[in-house]
Amino acid sequence: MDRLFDTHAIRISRPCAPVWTLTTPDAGGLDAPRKVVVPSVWESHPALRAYRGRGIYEQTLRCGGNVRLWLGGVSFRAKVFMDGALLAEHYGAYTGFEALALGLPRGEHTLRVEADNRYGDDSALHVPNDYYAYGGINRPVLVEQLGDAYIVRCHVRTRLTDAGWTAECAIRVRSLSGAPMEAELCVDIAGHSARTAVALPAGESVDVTLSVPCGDVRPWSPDDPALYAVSAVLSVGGAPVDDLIDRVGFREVRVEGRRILLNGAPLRLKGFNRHEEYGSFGLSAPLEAMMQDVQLMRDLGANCVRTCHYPNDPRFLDLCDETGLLVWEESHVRGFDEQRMRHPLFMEQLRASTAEMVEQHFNHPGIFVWGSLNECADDTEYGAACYREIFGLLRELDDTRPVTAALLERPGGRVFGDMDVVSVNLYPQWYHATPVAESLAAKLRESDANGGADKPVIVSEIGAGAIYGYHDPLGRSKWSEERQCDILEAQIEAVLANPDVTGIFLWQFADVRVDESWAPHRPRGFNNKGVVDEYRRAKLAYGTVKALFHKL
Ligand code: ADA
Repeated sequence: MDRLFDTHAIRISRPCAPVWTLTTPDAGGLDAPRKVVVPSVWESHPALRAYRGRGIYEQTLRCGGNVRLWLGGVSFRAKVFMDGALLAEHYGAYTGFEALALGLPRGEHTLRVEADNRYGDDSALHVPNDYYAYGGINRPVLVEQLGDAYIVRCHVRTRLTDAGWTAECAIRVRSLSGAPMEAELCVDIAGHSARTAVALPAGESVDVTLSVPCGDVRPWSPDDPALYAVSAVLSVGGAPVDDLIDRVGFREVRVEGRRILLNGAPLRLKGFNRHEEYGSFGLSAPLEAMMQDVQLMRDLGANCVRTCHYPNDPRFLDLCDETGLLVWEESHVRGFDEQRMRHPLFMEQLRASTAEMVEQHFNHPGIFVWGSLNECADDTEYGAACYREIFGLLRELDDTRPVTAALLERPGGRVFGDMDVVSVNLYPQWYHATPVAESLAAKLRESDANGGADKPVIVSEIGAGAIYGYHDPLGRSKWSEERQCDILEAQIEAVLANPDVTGIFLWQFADVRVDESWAPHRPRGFNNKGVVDEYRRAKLAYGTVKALFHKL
């Protein structure tokens, strides 16, 4: 399953069988085919712990007719073949894509997916970085049976009017037929429905909007995360031919002065930055591990999580929706200077990551803000223009959520005025000795003087490192668990004492593996600023943060 609920009652959709044959042609003597389960990353196999190359996944499928494969994530280049014919190509580990095989004869077919995690000139976003660029089919794969037309997506905007809540549904239907068709579309949500006729030109996609008055539904909130199924059904000649079921929560997010309002109530954010990674499973954490993260963050007193620095597995987002954890989701890029931003493919690949994120995750009620461009060159004219373009794209794709970007601590930012929420990453007491309150005040002054006055402010990263199990109760030296407690305590207290700040995301929830080129600054080859280590063993800071988050 790629979601945590049934997504179809009419379309036949099943998870691809989990065992595949993997060949690793660039692994020298380790290239013999081996059986692996999917989703996974090949680094979870001990022989391939540091493998950078191609991974050829194969399995036999019994299918026929119009087959739609959905690949939730392949890290980080992908080519999909059916019986040797190329069906689809995709770049970027963190968003899904479809591969269509039309008019297949019924019987056995060979499905082959080539993944590739080598850095190279054609990769602008996946570069050696402060997290690891894994390889493999890292999210679930679905095999679906389609007829002559199918529902591509149904985006739901929930709005509160004088008559109660309304669900505005933007539905895309695609014809796979060589002839025009007359169809009907019906949407059901919370016991209310609406329908419309759809004329489908041969082989084309059509966008339809339907407004469904839903009246007095239970709104979604962190304290009462009420979810409703939205079901869209496509019929031809009175017979249902396809459907799509998603989940929505009724809620509105608005920015008003320094405040972010959820259904009119101001948010006070206390949360974590979380990389999608777990111990030896790397990027492909099992569902149980995702749920454990949600439970640990709740136990720590957090009400929000930031999906640094890329879109997350929809199953994790589903868990957030269900448990009321608010989400800052961002498209994929971390820490690029202007030179990297001038890579000829940078904007094209970032636009794709951004558009696919919004397209695929639009309905998650937990997502309250979209982000992008973490710590890039917002201090140069060229860099600032990239920020503005991505903010524009986010707003064009979704007019219901504010946009933001986590900015670097150095002065000279030019985009405070361009975002709805000002977000700043600060590392006082860790990378430099300035007192926390002072470094925050300096950044706020800079933001206020440059277009950010009267906007909500989030401290999107702040934190300190500790190596699990390293203790130094007397000297409290850097990397000891004791020192991490001292610094986090000073940081959290100072940030949450500032009335202009709407929230804090600690850097970070769990330790993560980094690219080898970062290892000289990162003991163990890990970014060790987690309050738990990569296996979720609690450091001393777990207790410190828990006490503060519950108190403040
Ligand atoms: C930055 C960056 C993070 C991480 C962090 C750190 O703020 O956004 O990805 O690298 O610094 O640990 O230094």
